[in-house]
Amino acid sequence: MTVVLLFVSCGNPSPVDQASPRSDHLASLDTTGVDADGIFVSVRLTEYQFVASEDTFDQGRSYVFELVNEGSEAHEWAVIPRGATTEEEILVEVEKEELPAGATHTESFVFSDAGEFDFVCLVDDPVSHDESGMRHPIVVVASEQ
Ligand SMILES: [Cu+2]
Repeated sequence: MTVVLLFVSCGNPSPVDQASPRSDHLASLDTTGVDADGIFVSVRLTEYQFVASEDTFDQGRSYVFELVNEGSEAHEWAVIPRGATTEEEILVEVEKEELPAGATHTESFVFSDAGEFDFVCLVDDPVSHDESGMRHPIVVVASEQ
């Protein structure tokens, strides 16, 4: 009887019903905002960590990542498979030139594969941001088809 709370917590004013291609997915219990471009995800970057509004994602769904550099250094945002060791395995990357201190960058992305991934900052000058804490585990759940 408290289920109603799930609906009032959505603060996005845009009409979700218009996102018709994905409307079948909207029955799940997301409280994130949804607009025509995808599900909004906030990712804040500082020295040296990521703070993300979502840690679990759905395969095949559209997400809009708003990357906000709240730190005092330039940072990067890349998504890599857990355990990846080569640049060829990067799924999506926003370079530090687009994320200087104080910058906001919006990046749309669809996870085509399910599995375990990491957000990682690949800046390594003068120290490795990855090894300093800028690695954030996420999970992509297989779609139910
Ligand atoms: Cu960084």
